[in-house]
Amino acid sequence: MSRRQPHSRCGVILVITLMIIAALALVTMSLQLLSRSSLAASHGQKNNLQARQAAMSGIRRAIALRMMYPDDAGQWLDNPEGLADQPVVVQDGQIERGWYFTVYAPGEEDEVRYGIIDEASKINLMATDAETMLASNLLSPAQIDCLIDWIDKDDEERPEGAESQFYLSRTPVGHEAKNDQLLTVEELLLVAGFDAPTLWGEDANFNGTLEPNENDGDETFPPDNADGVLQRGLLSKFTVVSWDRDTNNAGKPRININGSSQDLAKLDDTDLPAETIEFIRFVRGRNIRFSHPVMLYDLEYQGQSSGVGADELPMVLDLLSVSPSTGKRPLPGRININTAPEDILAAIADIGEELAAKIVAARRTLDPAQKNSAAWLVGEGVMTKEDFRDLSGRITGRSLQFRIRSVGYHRPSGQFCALEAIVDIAQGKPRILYLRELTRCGLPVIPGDSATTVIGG
Ligand SMILES: [Ca+2]
Ligand SMILES: [Ca+2]
Ligand SMILES: [Ca+2]
Ligand SMILES: [Ca+2]
Repeated sequence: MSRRQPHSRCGVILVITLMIIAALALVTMSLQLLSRSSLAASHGQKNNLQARQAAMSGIRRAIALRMMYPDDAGQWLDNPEGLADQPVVVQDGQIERGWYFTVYAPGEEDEVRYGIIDEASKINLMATDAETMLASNLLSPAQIDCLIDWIDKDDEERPEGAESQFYLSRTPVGHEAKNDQLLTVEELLLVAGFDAPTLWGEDANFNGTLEPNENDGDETFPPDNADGVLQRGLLSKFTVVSWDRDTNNAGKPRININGSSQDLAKLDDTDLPAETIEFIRFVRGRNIRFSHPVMLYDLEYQGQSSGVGADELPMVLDLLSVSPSTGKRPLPGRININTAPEDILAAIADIGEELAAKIVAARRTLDPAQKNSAAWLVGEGVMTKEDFRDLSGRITGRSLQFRIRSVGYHRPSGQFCALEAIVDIAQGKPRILYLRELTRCGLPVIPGDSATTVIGG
């Protein structure tokens, strides 16, 4: 017994040692597995982060082009050289290998445009009355009633509207009517009479072109009517963020030409022709007031000429006003006649279909510098100065709020991230009002060296 005991003790020790080794091996293995999977996860996270950063580079580039070239819309409205398939540059000026961005928007005719989306090219739902909305033919009377009830403070339903009692009875979760302004157009999804297909339309990836999944009915996302035509949603027609400031392009209050001699003295500090300054003083000296600065165009009074022709009119409209201005009054919802599509222009009261078509045809022939003012409407003979004066409260020649969509991607892996930002530059410094990810909406077409490449599928 005494000789067998050490053997059995040895055996027990051996078994225990083997068990410890096995346990240690298991621990090591699981640790290795753990660190491998966390390595893979962190690699994936790093790529996601890089794709997001690449997309942000596009948003920053678009904002920078808008700020650097305010008078050259070609730089930021459709600029494939500056905004399509651009390598990402990191802080020290080095190129981030393999990473690119494209800033994209739906073009006017089934094509991608490489630039920003101007929110002043849309109808501002928060600055528009029911009559104007009805005239636009873009919303039904029921949708308009529901929208107005959603915003107004009372609990009385309009003829086809809905108030809190309707929303509270909704299942599974009821809610009250907002009784306040919309902060985003997407909030329409909470309002009776609006749904995702009406709001988003068929262009799921927002590139303005019809992809197979956008024309296969309900087979794949999004739902569509498979008619070979890309139906665009209300999102492309409406905004809630557009406003113009009551200042000139340099951000200074405009000079009131109906004001005091002190006001008129400020004219000497401008680049207006001496003849024009002289003329304004001459007319005001006879106690005559101007109804709008545009009336100076091609004007003669008692043998004197204003000296304002097509070349001078943009400056006149930029610098002058006919009422006192502190420069602080926000002017919401003015529509930019340089960028608004024909159906939006036609929806503006007193423009209508015929004039809208004329405006769109005329602006195709303009050079980019002209497209930062509305003055060409008169200078190019599209409308009379009297018509311009009557419309002036509803139109503008510049835009200060934008929607920017940008996709950052890696070649050849196909990793990508799409972002959308709403940017407001009305107060000088650009502010991103909101930022959201669009990656799950699908990839927009990316032009590369190797012809047109669609990555990620
Ligand atoms: Ca109401
Ligand atoms: Ca599309
Ligand atoms: Ca579909
Ligand atoms: Ca369709």
